Amino acid sequence: MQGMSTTIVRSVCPFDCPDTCGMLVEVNDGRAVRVSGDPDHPVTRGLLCPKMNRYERSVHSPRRLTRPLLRTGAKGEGAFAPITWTEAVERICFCWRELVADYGGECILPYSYGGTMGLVQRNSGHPFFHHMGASRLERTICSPAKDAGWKQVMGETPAMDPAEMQASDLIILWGINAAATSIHAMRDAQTARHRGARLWAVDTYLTPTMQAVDEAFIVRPGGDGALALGMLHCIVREGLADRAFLAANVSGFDEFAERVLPDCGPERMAPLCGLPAETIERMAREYARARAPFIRLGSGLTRYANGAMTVRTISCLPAVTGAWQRQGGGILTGSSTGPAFPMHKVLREDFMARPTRIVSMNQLGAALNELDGPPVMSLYVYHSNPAAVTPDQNAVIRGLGRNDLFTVVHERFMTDTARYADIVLPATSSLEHADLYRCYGGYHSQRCAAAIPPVGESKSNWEVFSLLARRMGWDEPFFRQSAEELVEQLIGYETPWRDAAVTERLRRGEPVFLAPPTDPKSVWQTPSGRIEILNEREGEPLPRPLPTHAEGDGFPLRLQPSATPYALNSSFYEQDELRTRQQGQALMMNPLDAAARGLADGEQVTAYNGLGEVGFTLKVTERVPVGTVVTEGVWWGEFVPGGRGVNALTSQRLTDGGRGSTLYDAAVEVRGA
Ligand SMILES: Nc1nc2c(c(=O)[nH]1)N[C@H]1C(S)=C(S)[C@@H](COP(=O)(O)OP(=O)(O)OC[C@H]3O[C@@H](n4cnc5c(=O)[nH]c(N)nc54)[C@H](O)[C@@H]3O)O[C@H]1N2
Ligand SMILES: Nc1nc2c(c(=O)[nH]1)N[C@H]1C(S)=C(S)[C@@H](COP(=O)(O)OP(=O)(O)OC[C@H]3O[C@@H](n4cnc5c(=O)[nH]c(N)nc54)[C@H](O)[C@@H]3O)O[C@H]1N2
Ligand SMILES: [Mo]
Repeated sequence: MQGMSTTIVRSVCPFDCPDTCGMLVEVNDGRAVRVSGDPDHPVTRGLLCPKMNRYERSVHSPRRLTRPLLRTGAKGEGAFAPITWTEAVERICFCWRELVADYGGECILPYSYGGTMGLVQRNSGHPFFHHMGASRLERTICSPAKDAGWKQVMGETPAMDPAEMQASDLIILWGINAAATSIHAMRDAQTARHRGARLWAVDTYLTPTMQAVDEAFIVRPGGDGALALGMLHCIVREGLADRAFLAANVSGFDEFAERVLPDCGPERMAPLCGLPAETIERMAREYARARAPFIRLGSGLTRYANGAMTVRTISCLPAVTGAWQRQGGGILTGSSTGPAFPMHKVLREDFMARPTRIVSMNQLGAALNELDGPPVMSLYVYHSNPAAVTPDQNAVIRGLGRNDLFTVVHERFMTDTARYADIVLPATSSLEHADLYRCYGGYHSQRCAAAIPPVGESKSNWEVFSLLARRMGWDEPFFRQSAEELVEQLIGYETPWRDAAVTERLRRGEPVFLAPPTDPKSVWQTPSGRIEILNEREGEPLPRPLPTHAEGDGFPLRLQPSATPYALNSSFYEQDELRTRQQGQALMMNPLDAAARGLADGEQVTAYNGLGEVGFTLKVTERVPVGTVVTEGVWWGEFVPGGRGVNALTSQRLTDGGRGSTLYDAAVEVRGA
């Protein structure tokens, strides 16, 4: 039987991870039966993470939503009845027309983020909501402070090639849990190490990454800026700055050395960063004396009141030592390959009749409960789970519970957010739709077609917006295109980032490398054309120590809500095996902190602060230092006692640059349950 033969289809991992893996999908009778890493993909090289190795279990999970649903019970209760797509689309458009007539378009708020990173599906809602005149969402939950801090020093300079790591003699994984969150960077770091490079990691507790390096440095949460300042002080004091490189490439070094560094001696910085002065001095010396030190900067240290300043300060290290000049030396924060494709063709800002109001996704709780101006009367959520991932979960859930809020959620699963919907729409998984992907931890890119037909009646993001636009009566031909046609437009448009041969390979579905048009390690794309340690366009012209929010909160334990290898933000909780491997919503605590509170390993405890209370199983372990508690994963309410995840303890406060979330800048106290 022809339908029973197995075919192998190339696909791409759609998730929000810097690795953007190439995958092979075995398809039998319209079902994905096995997923593996593409051995011919130049970065993946056959290696997939524990989550995607069993992707078929998510795609064909019995928990998949397969039909549109209409709420029949109270908000949040999870009682729904199936309806047809026609009825669902009619109800949504009817409701929106009435709301727009009564309150204006800005009473509608879209909410989306990282369920899929494909350039078409991810951005499908932009043209629709621009046309509608809806409020705009500021998509800043992840790490915009990292970009802001980098830009303050380096401007638009593109990222260095991650492959240069192999030429480095000292690799620093700084605020990145690569063993969990970017496993190919971890593999490459280990390869370099076997060739003789030393490997350091800097984190707030002993993560799997910290346990697999030559030297692990545990810092105070939010203390890395102070560490970098202490190192810079020592580098300058000991004559290890590269004066010739500074003179030719950098502006503002003298001002920095005169006005800031004298007050940043290692003794002063030690209590701020949590490392002894001798360690700061030794790190400074070894960093400056390394031939080509490579810093891979993660997102962990950016989610603080001082996140942008921290990144800005660390970005000064390779400038002061001149590490940029040598192959393998420099710093990689993240790559921005945006200009490689004409994104304006998908985003369609020109559909906006006038610039509409912007709402921070980090402050959804405030937007739903207490926004100035027209109230938010309708929320449309797609490829995001704000009831779980957004800070200040209690405020978000209070808002979602409003009876006068019309909420539509387009999802693959009955998430915490979908439970609060008036209408739930079933979404395709990435194996069921076409898209084009580009990576944010390097320069590769790949397109893929659907590997299997949609599961149940599910539809892709693009298809749903196309349907809604037609039902709204808009006649722009734009909304009548297919996702493939949009992919083709992105690929077909020439940019200096790829030549005709690369474009042709991209068109055929092969993984390719995009290349920045200028050398990222000698052409500084700042207004002055130099690396700008002094930047007078900023409120803070020079790097200096800044405090965190949590320091002033009055709770004794710093809370780190970190990533787990067995989930991706709130995704993958549908897979029973992965959930089991996480061993429940756990809180790690140092034995001394546990003893001081009379708490024992395995006990149920409650962590609390001014925002909420969350139940955890206590894990007493020396992997976390005194004064810090750690929890990994962003759990669905249905699997945890009390129904609240860690974000009931995180706040809506923003970072110093980029208006990012400050998810790691939190403090709590813990008591027995
Ligand atoms: N398995 C898995 N992979 C993922 C994700 C996931 O949830 N699970 N999430 C994906 C997403 S959306 C992203 S943005 C990336 C993020 O990946 P990473 O860049 O690795 O960022 P995080 O995991 O948020 O934090 C990295 C580390 O920073 C540490 N940290 C926290 N505060 C500080 C600090 O003040 N200083 C220092 N030095 N370290 C600190 C945390 O303990 C954590 O171990 O990973 C992606 N990949
Ligand atoms: N406490 C804590 N909170 C965090 C983090 C943390 O580490 N700790 N990480 C933060 C970070 S870095 C980020 S980036 C955010 C991420 O927050 P989100 O972007 O909300 O990411 P996910 O939790 O993965 O939820 C994505 C949802 O999209 C759905 N989905 C997948 N594909 C599609 C599709 O094609 N169409 C539609 N309509 N739906 C789809 C999935 O089923 C899933 O429920 O969370 C942040 N929140
Ligand atoms: Mo993220």
